Amino acid sequence: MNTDIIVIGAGGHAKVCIELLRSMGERVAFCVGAPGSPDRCLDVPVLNGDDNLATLHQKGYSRAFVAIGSNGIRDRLARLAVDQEYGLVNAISPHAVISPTAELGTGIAVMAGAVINASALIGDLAIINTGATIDHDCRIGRGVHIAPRCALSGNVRVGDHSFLGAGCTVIDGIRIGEGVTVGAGGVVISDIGPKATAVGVPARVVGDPIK
Ligand code: JB2
Repeated sequence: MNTDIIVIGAGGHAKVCIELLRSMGERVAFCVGAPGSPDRCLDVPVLNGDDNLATLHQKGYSRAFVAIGSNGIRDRLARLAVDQEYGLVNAISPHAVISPTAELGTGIAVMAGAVINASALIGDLAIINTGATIDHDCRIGRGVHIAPRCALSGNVRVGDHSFLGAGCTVIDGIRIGEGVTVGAGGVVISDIGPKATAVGVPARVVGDPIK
């Protein structure tokens, strides 16, 4: 068995995650990108096409990290990797501050400067990006992306696959549904239903929620 990690994805997010994994003392053997990817991501060789996952598993690799910003693609590829019997690892910066009472899922990325406070729950495949703060008792769903410098007050819930753009602020107790997008800098002071896009200060839903 080879304990080196296979990173799925070979773009900007993969670069950040490779460095996170290395900061934890891990080694990254290969990236697996979509066909047509450049042949290296940082200094890591890139294999093109998801067929490579099966081949690498046969060669003894069994640990993977999905490093793709798109919530939908990240989740699809995580399911593919798990189906192929990979274990998903976490990529957590030593410069993040995480409460001992927080509960973390698998396949998550937590970047430098992030803070996750008491009793918060971070779902599988979530990204808590650079400098984002998640206060006590928040519930962050599967495959959510909380972008850099977001600030979530206590008891906020964010549904699966939602995206909070850079610098969003969410007041305490707010419920954000599944598949929601909040534009950068949005200030969320009321609940947002599923699949909505909300922007502005205060954040307001724009258009019809995607059916
Ligand atoms: O089906 C796929 C597939 N589709 C896209 N299979 C595999 N194995 N890989 C896939 N990809 C890979 O996603 C592409 O080959 C490419 O390497 C990567 C997308 O790279 P990009 O640089 O466009 O985005 P990213 O996901 O690395 O970063 C986004 O999200 C981050 C959180 C950007 O928005 C960043 O700015 C952001 N920081």
